[in-house]
Amino acid sequence: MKCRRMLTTSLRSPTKLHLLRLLRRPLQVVATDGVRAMMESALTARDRVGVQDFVLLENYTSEAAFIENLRKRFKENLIYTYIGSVLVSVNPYKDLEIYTKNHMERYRGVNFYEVSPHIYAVADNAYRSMRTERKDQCILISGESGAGKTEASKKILQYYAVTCPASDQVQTVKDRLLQSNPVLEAFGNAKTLRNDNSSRFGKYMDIQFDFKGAPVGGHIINYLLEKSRVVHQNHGERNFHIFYQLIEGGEEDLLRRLGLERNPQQYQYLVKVRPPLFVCVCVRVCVFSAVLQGNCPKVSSINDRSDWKVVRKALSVIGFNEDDVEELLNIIASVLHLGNVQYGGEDGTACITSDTQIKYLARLMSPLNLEQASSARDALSKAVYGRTFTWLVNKINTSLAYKDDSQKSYSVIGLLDIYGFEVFQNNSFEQFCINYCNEKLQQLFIELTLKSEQDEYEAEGITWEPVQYFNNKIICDLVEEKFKGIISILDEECLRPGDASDFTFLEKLESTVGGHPHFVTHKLADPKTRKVMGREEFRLLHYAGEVNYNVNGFLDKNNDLLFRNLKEVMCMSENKILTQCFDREELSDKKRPDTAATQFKSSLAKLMEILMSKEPSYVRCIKPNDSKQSGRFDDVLIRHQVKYLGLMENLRVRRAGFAYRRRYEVFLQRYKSLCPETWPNWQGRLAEGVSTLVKHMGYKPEEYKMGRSKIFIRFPKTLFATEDALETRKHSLGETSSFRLIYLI
Ligand code: AOV
Ligand code: MG
Repeated sequence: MKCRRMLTTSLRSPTKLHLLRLLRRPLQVVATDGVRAMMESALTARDRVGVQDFVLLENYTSEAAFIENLRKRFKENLIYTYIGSVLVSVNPYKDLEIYTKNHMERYRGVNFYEVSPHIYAVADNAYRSMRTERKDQCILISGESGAGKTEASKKILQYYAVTCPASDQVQTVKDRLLQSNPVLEAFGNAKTLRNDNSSRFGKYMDIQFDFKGAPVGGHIINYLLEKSRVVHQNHGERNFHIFYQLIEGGEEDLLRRLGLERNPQQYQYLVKVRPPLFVCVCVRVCVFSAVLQGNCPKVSSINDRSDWKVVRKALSVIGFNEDDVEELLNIIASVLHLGNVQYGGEDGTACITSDTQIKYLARLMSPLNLEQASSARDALSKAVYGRTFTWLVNKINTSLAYKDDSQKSYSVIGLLDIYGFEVFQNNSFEQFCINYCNEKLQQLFIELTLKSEQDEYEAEGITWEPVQYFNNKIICDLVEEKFKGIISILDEECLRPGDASDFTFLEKLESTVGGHPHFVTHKLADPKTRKVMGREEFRLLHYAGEVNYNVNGFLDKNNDLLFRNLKEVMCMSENKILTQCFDREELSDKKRPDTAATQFKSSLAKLMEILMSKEPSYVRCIKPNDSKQSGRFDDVLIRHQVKYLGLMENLRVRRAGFAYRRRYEVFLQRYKSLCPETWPNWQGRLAEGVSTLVKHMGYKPEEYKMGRSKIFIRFPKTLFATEDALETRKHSLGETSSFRLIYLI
């Protein structure tokens, strides 16, 4: 009676109704103070930590409620929350004790929704779908720069490495898969203003599993490395980690052989301020820009010396012998020396003023003819570094290749970790490509989630209520459309002989896409926008925000040309890696290679095809603040991300009238103890079992719908009531310790 009175006063119907009905039934709970305390604490806990799945929010259309739920959870270090099967993750900027082996075990093979949201749950779910449905999977991780994508992808890889079955041979593959990360990060990541370990290349990694579910191989595809960073970084940023690691960590002997000093200040490409440069941007505007290099060799969150050790070890795990390593480091050192080559000359012709560098270069690479201007030097550095990076990826791929020819068939889980959307004070060709890539991924997300929801409703025979989504296809088209997209126009200017320049490109953009709703230039802008735009910029209204791109350097970067004689010299190199990077055949090839942007566009189109052929899972990463601090939840920043990631729409689509859906067998398994007819086992058809159960629980017809294989529940409170009933029952039987309310944690 005591319990019944408590319920009457503290719970609203229909919760109350369901529980009261339940109490009248044979399986009724014993009313005790313990039960009451438990019920009350459950309610306050829900209040405190929010719901673990946004579909369970009463007020699911309210952005404020969404953010509030995120905030509550963030405060409790609960960084993961679902929207249905989509995982939303907020970067905690501190190490949480949630990635231990015990945690991994907890997620292994259990039902996705029975445990608290976690990146491991997503990993496990994809793995099980791959195993049971024999369908290739992919996990798409998105979010802006610094939101936690790379960390998430590493956690997934670690999960598979620890939980999947292994033999000796598999152990080697696991080790190599794991060790490929520090190597690629050393050569492909760098400190930016947004992220101390920012990925400067896109990465798609296939993990291949044999029929036993053991990881037996892998393959990596890399996308457009930001190689301009080799020769120039913005103030407060760094070059790629490997340069600092080598200088800080490299053994004395090694550095001597490479002719390097243990001082980053010595290297133009790392820290020094270059002489001021006048850049004439158009007839009337002349911009004086002192080209400040990064000037930021030490970063508090990075220990270059210990990272060096990790990378050296990783290289050997991947199968690099001492000679390979030496050749690789010769190249890295050469790039640093190359950067220190200075030009002089009084009559405007360039001549080299620093011959010690040339001596080293000749010894390390080959006899070089360096009578070129500094841009050619930089082009060479970029080409050498960029191609070495691709070579490195290929080398890793060889080491990860599936060796066993007897069983060719394997299943795949693909992991996509790209560079996130980014906006800086000055944005160039690289940001244009990176942000375009993010547009494409967002587009895929929209199409696939909408489609899969629609398909599910159709398959289940439930009427679908369409939801309006902001579709960013219009921006993708603006960038990539044939003939009239920005990339086409850029290519046209790159190929046009005569007076083509970055500024004729800008003019052509104005005349071709000037009327596009997502495109503005200084000339076309309203007075307010004009104030925040330079004359040499165009602005794109991306799904994730507005970005001004400075056209300076667009043509050069897109052409990505290297003087033929430099290529020839590289082909003559005695460095084995360089000879593989610079193929002689390339010299006789008369056809002009595709431009950088066009190559990128085609590689993204291929990527979309790969992803479309697989069953996707999504991780949506959110950055809580711009100062990389733990515990700081910046409302404005987060609201912005929630908006542009389309999370509210995602939630509306997911709810589309129903808060909750589960397969009949899963639902019955969980709740069967609440009804005498379904307990301990239901013998008949699953749908009938569920029907019997929910009728017994007092569900009204408008509260749920029966699909072909799933039950759809309209309101969260119906589910809460059922969960509460279950919790009450378990508690009364003394089983609470092994059980958890699903909306908690
Ligand atoms: P990103 O991959 O999304 O940015 P990262 O994964 O590199 O971002 O995360 C940035 C930093 O945030 C990491 O170096 C960690 O310090 C911290 N961090 C992220 N996730 C976690 C986590 N789960 N637990 C603890 N710390 C975390 V970019 O590559 O810049 O787009 O281009
Ligand atoms: Mg990253």
